[in-house]
Amino acid sequence: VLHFGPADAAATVTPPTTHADLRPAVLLTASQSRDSVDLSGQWTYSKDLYRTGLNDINGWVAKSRMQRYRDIDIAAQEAKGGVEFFEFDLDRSAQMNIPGAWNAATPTLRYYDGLVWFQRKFNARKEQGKRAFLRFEAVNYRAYVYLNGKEIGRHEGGFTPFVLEVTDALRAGDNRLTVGVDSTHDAQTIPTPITDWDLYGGITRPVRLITTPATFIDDATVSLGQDGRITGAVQLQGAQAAGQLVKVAIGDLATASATTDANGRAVFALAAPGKLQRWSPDSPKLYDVRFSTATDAIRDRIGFRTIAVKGNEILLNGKPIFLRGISLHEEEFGSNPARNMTEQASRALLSEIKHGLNGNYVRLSHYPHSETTLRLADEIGLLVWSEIPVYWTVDWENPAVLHKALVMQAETIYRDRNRAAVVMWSVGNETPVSPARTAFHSAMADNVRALDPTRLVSAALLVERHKVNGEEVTEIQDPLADKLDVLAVNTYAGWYGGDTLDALPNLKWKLPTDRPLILSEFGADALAGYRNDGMKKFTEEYQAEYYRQTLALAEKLPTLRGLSPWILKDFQSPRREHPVFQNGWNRKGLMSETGVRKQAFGVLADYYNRKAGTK
Ligand code: GCB
Repeated sequence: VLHFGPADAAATVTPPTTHADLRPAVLLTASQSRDSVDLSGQWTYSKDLYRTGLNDINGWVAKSRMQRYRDIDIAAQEAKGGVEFFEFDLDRSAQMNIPGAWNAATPTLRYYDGLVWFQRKFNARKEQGKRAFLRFEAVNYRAYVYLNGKEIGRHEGGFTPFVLEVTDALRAGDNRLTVGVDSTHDAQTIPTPITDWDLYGGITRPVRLITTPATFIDDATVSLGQDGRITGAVQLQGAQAAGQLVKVAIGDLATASATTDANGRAVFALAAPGKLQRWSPDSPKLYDVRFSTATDAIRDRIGFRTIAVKGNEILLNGKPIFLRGISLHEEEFGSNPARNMTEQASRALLSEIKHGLNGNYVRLSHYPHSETTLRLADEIGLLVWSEIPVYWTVDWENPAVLHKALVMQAETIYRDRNRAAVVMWSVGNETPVSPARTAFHSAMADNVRALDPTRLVSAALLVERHKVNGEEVTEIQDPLADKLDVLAVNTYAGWYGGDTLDALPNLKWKLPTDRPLILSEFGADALAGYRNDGMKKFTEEYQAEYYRQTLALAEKLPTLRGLSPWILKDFQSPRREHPVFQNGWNRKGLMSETGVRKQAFGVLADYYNRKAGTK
């Protein structure tokens, strides 16, 4: 959990000395298998544009009559009369469904960007010898959490989970949980306010109250190594964490056991059983894996596969693979979407990729998507590129911002490293080359390798075009390339820039031959239904032809091993204000916001069908 104040972020946060320092204090891995109370449902809320409810930030301005987190029955106080009065009452405020971004909840909040207070009351038991935690899957962007009037923690970063212990703050009976959610972004946040998507504020993913034994399994990992061995580690927390026997069972295929060391950690290794079925998009086999001690147990559904790069090939389970993918934002279908990713919404999007496009791969851009989506990728069989929003502009020279990026990256890796689907961690998207920026990304790449040496490292780079001996050449001129296992580039020739579409296949590209390449983005806007108007920009025909020509160019790139064009569906973006074609939507989707397929959808699906047949 990061502690910060808006103005003093640089002063209070220092870069870590080791990668281990980045481990969140409590993880509760596989918490979906634990006893818990789901706090989804109706929460009350109160806007606080001037931030008067946070007295530590507003100093003398904030008054107790405005402190939204007070544990007080205001109606009862008012009934008694007297001199005290209040300028909020969360008990009687309007309600909103949580989880979910506030932007779609009511029209007045569609473009609200600031602080909103949420309250949820719940009943709890206090169980002797047990511990209690609140686990938030995501709050965008900053969270200030109070239980029964007492601050229990804060978190920065809109897409990663955090866990706060509430064993002592919890009451038997009624409890009042108050969460201040600040969606404001600035030059020191990740991302900064300059993006191409809607920043969606709120408690966007589930919140659960989880109980564990006094000593509990905090983390457990298991994976298949290149050497054919299954290795893993289990981390206990609590007074009795040392010297415990830990058992691991992989379906009914194999078991292992180990004893925890003085730090509560146990590692285990076994030869992969002959009958082990490897996970792949074609056969997304998951095993029920159970980790247990004498007093605690957790379960997860885990797939086993290897991923590697050899020369310019990407090898899944030792065999070359071509990544037939698409990029995806976290935003459900519909004319008034938000970031409300139910299992149904996520399944609808991933099914279009898997079955509609015959894809085997998805770029989850530009931030860690919901745990629901990651689990579905495992289940449906889609390889995943994962990234954090180190995007376009970042305060590269600021060590506090680098620290935030490394924490976010660690939170993502600890969350998802048991997901077989995740094969690549990206350390950036389209960031202009400079020494400070390259040092920042390099630190991120080193961090990823230290925290997870089993997966590939990439980044979405920009290409440069310039003349060599009178001939125009497209090249990667970025020292960050040296840090990456897989080169990835975003290319928009034929949309941005002055190229005509028929020129695209003849563009000369010069690329390193020793590494695989992915086109991490390419795309063109089209308004669904705008047809038959010549080859004009924003028509479906233009977008379809753009795809044909860009795919023809792709075919000429000898090291190309995958594609994730931009993007599956039109998405909300406040940058896009053309009153005829856009109206607040980025129109590069292969489908409209309501799921109507544009012509280009078929162009890409045909291409992937051919690729799948010839792989
Ligand atoms: C990009 C960005 C993506 C934008 C896209 C566009 O390069 O990575 O976030 O939405 O271009 O539509 O311009």
